[in-house]
Parts: sequence; C-alpha cells; structure tokens
Amino acid sequence: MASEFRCGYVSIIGRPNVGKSTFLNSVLGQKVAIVTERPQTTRNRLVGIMNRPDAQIIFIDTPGIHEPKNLLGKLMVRSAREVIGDIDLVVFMTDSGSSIGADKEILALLRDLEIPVFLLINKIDAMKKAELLPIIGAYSGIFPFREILPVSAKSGEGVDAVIEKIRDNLPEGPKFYPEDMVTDQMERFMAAEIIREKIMLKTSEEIPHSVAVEVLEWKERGDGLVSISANIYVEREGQKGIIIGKHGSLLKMIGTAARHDIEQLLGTKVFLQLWVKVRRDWRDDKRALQDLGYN
Ligand SMILES: Nc1nc2c(ncn2[C@@H]2O[C@H](COP(=O)(O)OP(=O)(O)OP(=O)(O)O)[C@@H](O)[C@H]2O)c(=O)[nH]1
Ligand SMILES: [Mg+2]
Repeated sequence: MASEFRCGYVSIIGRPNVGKSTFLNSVLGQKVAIVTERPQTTRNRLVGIMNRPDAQIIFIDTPGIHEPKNLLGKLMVRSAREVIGDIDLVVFMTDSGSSIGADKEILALLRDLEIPVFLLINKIDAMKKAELLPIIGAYSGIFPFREILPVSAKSGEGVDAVIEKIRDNLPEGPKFYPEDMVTDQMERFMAAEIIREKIMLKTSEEIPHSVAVEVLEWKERGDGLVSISANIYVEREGQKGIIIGKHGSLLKMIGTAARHDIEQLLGTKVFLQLWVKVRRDWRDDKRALQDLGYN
C-alpha cells in the first residue's frame, strides 16, 4: 500500500564542530553549507530541502550552541535557539561522550518540546566500536530521545537510516517548497560564504573568526561571465596584512579557491575581485553586524 506523503521541518542542533553542516550537505548530496575543521563556522540559519517521492524534509542547519564571547556569538546562539519553536523534529548531534555536560545544557532547552528528538552520534568513522556503547548508554540516561543513531556524516554511513526514521516521524501533508529548490539561500550569500570558508581554511588563530565577507557587486556580463566583487572585513590592521600575504599571495590563493567553487555553484565562469578592509571590532559592533547580515 502506498503511504501518505509527509512533509516537515527538522532542525539540526548541537555544539560547534560536531558535524551539523557536513550532515546537511551529505543528506542533500550538494554543498549548501560551508564546513571547516574550526568550531563556530556556521553563523546563520540555513535551509536545505530534501525531496523524495514520499516526502519533503526541510532541514535547518544552525550555528553551534556555545558560551558566546562577543555580540556575534550571542546572535549566533540566539538564532540557533529561536529555531526550536516551529519545527516538527529535532536532530540533536554530538560527536563523542566527552562533552556530555555541555550537551546536557543544550538539551535542557528541548525538555518541554512535544516533538521527537533524535540523537545522532556523529563521526563513528573516527571511533572504535567499543567507544560507542558507553556513549549511547550515557546519553539515553539524560534525555528521552525518540531514536539514538550512530552516523558518519563524512562517509555517509548510517545517513540513509536516519532519513528513513525522520521521514516516518514527520506529519502527513503536502510539500511546502517547489521540488527543484534545494536551499532558500541567495547565490550572493552563498558566494560570500564560500569566500569566508576559504579564508577560514587558510588562516589561523583568531583570524578565521574575525572575518566577514560582503558581496558588493554582481554583474552578469554578455559573454556568459559573472563578475563579482566582495569586501573581506577584518577587525584590525595587522589582520589585513596577514590575509593579503606577501605580495598578495594569500589573497590570491583565497580568490582562486573561492572562484573555483563559485563557478561550480553557478555553472558559469566567474571573475572575482576581493578587497580587504578593516572594520574595527565589528563582532561587537551592533551596526556593523546588521550591515553584514547578522541579526
Ligand atoms: N571524521 C569525521 N569528521 C567529520 C564528520 N562529520 C564532520 N566532520 C568534520 O568535523 C569538522 C566540523 O564539521 P562541520 O560540519 O563544520 O561542523 P558543524 O557542527 O556544522 O560546526 P559549526 O558550524 O561550527 O557549529 C569538519 O572538519 C568536518 O570535516 C564525520 O562523520 N567524521
Ligand atoms: Mg556548521
């Protein structure tokens, strides 16, 4: 018997760096969220839509919940917490038992929800089998999870099983989004994120987190080329020099890597111009945060 069509919102919640965005990309089979090895990579909520013959699952990737040290961090955590309201299911992600204390605090936010909460134990590819059981035991004692599922967002192991379980727990109903829509993000925003990802991957210490990117110009030229220019904001003069690099070498590497990914995203040739600007302490500046789309 054919089952009913199901549709619903699923938010992915957890500490920074557990693999939420990797999971979203893996589910969609397409990169909609940037991923780095650093905590606090995602700064905005992102929608990723999965279409199946029997369901539409609308995932919301969120910034990792952490103890914020600046206004940007506060806004990030707020945007992750706000998403908890209007959804049908929560995927709570963790990556090992070592941070159960921090996870407990986040789970407290989910206590009174009357929707299913799944625990995904991610990164099992980097775990020994014997490690898994105690983690499952510890977590099942602290929250009434509907399901506890081990996965590897990176290798894809276990991901299909998660999708089946999610689908079965969503309400019946028609799709909300057109079938060809994978994300609600604008191409401009995605291009800015790709540039930010390349900077995060190629810099260290405080720089990856001190950077914001704003697309200034986006022109489709007659010859099929898209011309894009963007500002890279840093917090201090010294950081500007580091990002530019000797004779502009680092900025050039960042630009080449970003252009490659933006070309893949758009399916056209891209001409990319990057400028580095200082916007002093923008992460604690309300006005600057607003200008940069963090609100
Ligand atoms: N070994 C392994 N690494 C993973 C897996 N999933 C994610 N990672 C790595 O974990 C790091 C963080 O991944 P993200 O997807 O950016 O994590 P996130 O939870 O979205 O992080 P924030 O956006 O900072 O909250 C990256 O280096 C990923 O490659 C996995 O299944 N196995
Ligand atoms: Mg993320």
